[in-house]
Amino acid sequence: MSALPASENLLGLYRQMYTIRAFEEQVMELLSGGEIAGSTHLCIGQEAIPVGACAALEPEDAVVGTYRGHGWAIARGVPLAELFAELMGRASALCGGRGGSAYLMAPDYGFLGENSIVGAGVPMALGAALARKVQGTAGVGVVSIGDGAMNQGVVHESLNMAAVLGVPLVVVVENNGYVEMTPSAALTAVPAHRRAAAYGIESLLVDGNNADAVRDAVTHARAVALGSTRPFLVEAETHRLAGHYSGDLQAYRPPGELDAARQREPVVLLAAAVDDVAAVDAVRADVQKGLAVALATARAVSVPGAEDVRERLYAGVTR
Ligand SMILES: Cc1ncc(C[n+]2csc(CCOP(=O)(O)OP(=O)(O)O)c2C)c(N)n1
Ligand SMILES: [Mg+2]
Repeated sequence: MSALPASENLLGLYRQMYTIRAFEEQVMELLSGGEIAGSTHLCIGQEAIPVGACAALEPEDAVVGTYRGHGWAIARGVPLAELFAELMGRASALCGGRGGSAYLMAPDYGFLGENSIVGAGVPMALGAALARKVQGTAGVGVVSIGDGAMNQGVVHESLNMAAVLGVPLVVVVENNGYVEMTPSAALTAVPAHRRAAAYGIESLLVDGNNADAVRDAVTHARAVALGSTRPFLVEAETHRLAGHYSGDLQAYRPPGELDAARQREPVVLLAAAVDDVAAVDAVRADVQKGLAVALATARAVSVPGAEDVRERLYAGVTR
């Protein structure tokens, strides 16, 4: 737990959550204005999970996200200007514009990266955790996956392997109610936190719209993972307030569903918990100012030229 007084503590969490929200709202504008190409998966409505989880982590921990990973990158402290530049395909210091929204990585910030293969982050974080155990170095492997990813074979294989090998792996399942356009309940018979027992590991179910609760859960998970070198699973219940991807018209949603979910939306809930309108307004103004500076900085970053096309390639045939 943080030593800060409760209100200051919550205001710090609020700053990060509002930063993620404002960043992604700006990303939507950049998409419609053509400054970001391709489709993008937003975490609007799920901000409390990366913010709460990363508040429980240390710099030596290795985090792996999904294609819905902007929030995790921001919560790990990746600079907004670099993120904007990366998403805009510029020659950013992160991946030189090659990663974009769904494949960016920032290992200097303890963020091993995202990828679009559902469930694939689990063996990656397992590897990071196993490396720490074998090398006797500090830290845990942490992976964020969706509820749908729990039905992937590789997740089952990795959870079994992590339990058998006894590695400090923390799996955070973001149960956001949907697997692409299909309601989660139509695909999953047994929720993630109840499946943990089948691997002989502990788990917690937590309110994923409450950053403070997520922080407590992941603090506990990390301590158990480190103390017993056993994996731990945290299932965080939330709701995706945006489409599955940026072009998703969401015609599949039942009437009233979004309005109901917005009653429990995490950024507004946390502002209410802070209970200091002036302080919240000041944070929002400051975040918006920082965001504008970051975007201007990103726009000034050059676009990679054709002469760089062979750089940052890690696979291929050389003869
Ligand atoms: C191995 C694999 N199978 C299918 C897909 C297509 N796909 C992309 S996102 C997605 C849904 C994943 O849902 P969930 O794990 O709940 O994550 P969410 O998108 O809700 O964050 C699917 C099936 C994929 N990218 N990779
Ligand atoms: Mg989901």
